[in-house]
Amino acid sequence: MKRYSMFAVAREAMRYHAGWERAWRSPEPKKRYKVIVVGAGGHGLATAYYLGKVHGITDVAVIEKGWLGGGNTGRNTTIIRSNYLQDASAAIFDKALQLYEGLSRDLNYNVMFSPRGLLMLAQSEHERRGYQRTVHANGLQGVSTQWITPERVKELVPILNIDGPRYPVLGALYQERGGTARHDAVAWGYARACSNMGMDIIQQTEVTGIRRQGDKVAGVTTTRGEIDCEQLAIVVAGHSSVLAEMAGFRLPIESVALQAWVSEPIKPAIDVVVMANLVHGYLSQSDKGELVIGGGTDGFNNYTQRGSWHHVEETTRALVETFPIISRLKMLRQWGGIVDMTGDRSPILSKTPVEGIFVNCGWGTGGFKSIPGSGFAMAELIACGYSPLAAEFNLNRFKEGRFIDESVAAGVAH
Ligand code: FAD
Ligand code: PYC
Repeated sequence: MKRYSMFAVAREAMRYHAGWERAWRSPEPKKRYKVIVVGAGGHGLATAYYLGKVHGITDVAVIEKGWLGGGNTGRNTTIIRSNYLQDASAAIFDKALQLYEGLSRDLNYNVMFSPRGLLMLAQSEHERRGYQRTVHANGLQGVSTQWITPERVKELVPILNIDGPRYPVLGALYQERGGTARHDAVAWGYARACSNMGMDIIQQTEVTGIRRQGDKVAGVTTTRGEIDCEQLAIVVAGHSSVLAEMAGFRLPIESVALQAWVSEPIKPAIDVVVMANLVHGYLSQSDKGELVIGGGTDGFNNYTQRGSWHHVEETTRALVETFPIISRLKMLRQWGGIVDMTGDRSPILSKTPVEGIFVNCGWGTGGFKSIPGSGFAMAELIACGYSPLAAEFNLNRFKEGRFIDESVAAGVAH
């Protein structure tokens, strides 16, 4: 595979871009692989990538029922931060942020990582105390965050009304290293790197069954036939329970729709990311100029990939007091994804009751930011049988009551 570089861009500009090669191959599936990863979202592709890069395991297939990155990875609002409360979460989310900081260079693919800064507004006394507590916890964890005053918030976000009668801004939890990245580029960059290592990315192929020999995995049944494997990683977000059922065990996952929408494009108005969790809304501006807006999850389980219409109105209305300019904007389009929620709003990276089967799920409303860290930890778990970053997120925690409660830090997930 030819490396992307300034010279390559210049060369192709001179010949009508006719010389670019395909970013990844689309091979026929083989009969057998050492590792099969189900799901070519960010987490599945990152798992495959670090299996190859860190552990030298390249006899890997990533099987995707649609197109790669077409699940939640291509549907999220791209917020990246590591300001979580619990130590285990801070460790994996900050590992992800550190990897994001060098990801474009590592993958030789521009993922447009933009560490523009992230604010979580405190709009009640209780929230103020909660976020100050998080700043102190982050200090102990070595994660850089700070508490900032309402005046500093106003300096950073001039379009923000800090004196709202219902929701005055009392300050904010600020992470300067937080920001955004181009979500499909993250999937495409990992896919290209995996393909380059000789791994097979098999799109438009649904896993319809999981075959076992006793307590051990034997392979999968797909819409293109049976494929054997020694190890199987289930990394399918909102469809995790469906795949677990195929393998013969249950997961504590609920699937719900989460949606987002964008306004018409406007001139640059806000160059940080703002989350207003009290009113359940958040906002940033895309490179195209659209305001990217989202709110909470649907209040009932479903697989619709749409989201309930009333959320658009409720969230936009709630944000208007804090961001008055929204009232004069037209909303352009809306979309949804199916998120995989656990009771403690923390992920599952774990072995399962079936030998050779691993699950990576439960990232819920907040798993875009964790893709590199999650892939790194999951690859280590598969290759070595243990990963320090994944250890606390095993399935046994639900039996033993060792919950890693992040329902507040998850922002939109409560
Ligand atoms: P996915 O990207 O969904 O990939 C799973 C893949 O598995 C899919 O491509 C699917 O087609 C495939 N699959 C399923 N079943 C099968 C099968 N039987 N056979 C083969 N393939 C199968 N997180 C953040 O950190 N920041 C945000 O700002 C943010 N905003 C969000 C906004 C919205 C509207 C949504 C929906 C989510 C948001 N998230 C955010 C959450 C984030 O998008 C997800 O946690 C993350 O993308 C999950 O990635 P994944 O790789 O696990 O899943
Ligand atoms: O986890 O930061 C997050 C998030 C923002 C919007 C959706 N999820």
